[in-house]
Amino acid sequence: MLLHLCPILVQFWSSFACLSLQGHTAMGGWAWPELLVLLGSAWLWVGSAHPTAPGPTPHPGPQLRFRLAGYPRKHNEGRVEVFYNDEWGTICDDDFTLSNAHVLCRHLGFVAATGWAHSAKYGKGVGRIWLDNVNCAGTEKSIGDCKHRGWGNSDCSHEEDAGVVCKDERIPGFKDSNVIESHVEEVRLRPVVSGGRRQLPVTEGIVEVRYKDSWAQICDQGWDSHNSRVICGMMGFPAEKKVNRNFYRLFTERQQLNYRLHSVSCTGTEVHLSMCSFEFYRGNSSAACGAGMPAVVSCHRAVPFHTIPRLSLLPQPRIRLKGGARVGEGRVEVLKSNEWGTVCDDRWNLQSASVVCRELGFGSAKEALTGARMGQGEADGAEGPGSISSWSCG
Ligand SMILES: [Ca+2]
Ligand SMILES: [Ca+2]
Repeated sequence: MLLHLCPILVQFWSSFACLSLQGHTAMGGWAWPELLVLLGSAWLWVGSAHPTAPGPTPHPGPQLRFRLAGYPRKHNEGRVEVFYNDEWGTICDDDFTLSNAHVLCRHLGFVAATGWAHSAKYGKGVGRIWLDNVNCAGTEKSIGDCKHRGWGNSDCSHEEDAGVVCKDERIPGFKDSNVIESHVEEVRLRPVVSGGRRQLPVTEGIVEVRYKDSWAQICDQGWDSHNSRVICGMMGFPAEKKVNRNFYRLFTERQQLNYRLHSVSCTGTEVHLSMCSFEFYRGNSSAACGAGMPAVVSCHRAVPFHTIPRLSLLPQPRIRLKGGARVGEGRVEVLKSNEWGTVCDDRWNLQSASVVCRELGFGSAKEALTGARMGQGEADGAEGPGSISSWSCG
């Protein structure tokens, strides 16, 4: 679960229109208690979808906010998350169209969409699936105005979370009140072992996340090996190992620290720290790590012998990557009955790819490629193009 405690910057509209019943019918059948709550609440309109100043009758509606999430992605693409009824949720890919993506990209401050993605391409969200079977004409001002099954009514799982790819051009004057300062994207291991000839690649160090123009630490209270495993995977290493925490405690006691995250909890299968659950320090609370210290991680550069599955120790490898341009990239092939075969990419995702990446001595997977981008396998069989698992390992 990914917790975002983002600063809520709310744009108040100085003027607002009376609620029209017709408007709310279009929002998908509101119950009277909800209407009363809405009427009683301040009219906040956040993350304006309107490129221009509000007219005399701004669109009535609940507090909706939007953000792009997931990994890996560029800033103008991602899983769409919508904040409705005080909860962040996702949108199901059923019947999704480019017109839907246009409306969502405008909510996010981009002029239009160039594409969209299905099947949780940017990773699975958590919590509610707010919208399903969304069907926009493309000109709607709010996604709530498009046809859909009703807020919170879906027959989907998070494996069907929709994503959008927006044109990298901002709506002029768009105030990005949806900037999620709380996203963790860049992570590094800062080595502290002294010595002129520092070992490369860095396999051990203080875990730091980029925050504004510098780097900040993570409070390690509650930190466990699952978290370390995810960090190692991100750094391109297959496994984690124990660190001498006392050494680092002595070292970090003499350092000025700026904690940014705490309560990190990964299951170990995530391909990026941003997919784990964690919390942010709010305000200026950089010294608030209690009895903890900065999280330190140490990684194995190769798969540790005792963890290698016995099958992999056979003289012949059982799994390989073929057809990739670089080491660690390619179509997945598995050996069975003396024959190499491919793996169907149904439900293939970064988590599945990571399992094999680690088995091959890499870190977690960087990109799960679908659509037989690495070429079709020879033993393809009946599945046809687009059905072969390919990926790139970190
Ligand atoms: Ca679906
Ligand atoms: Ca559906």
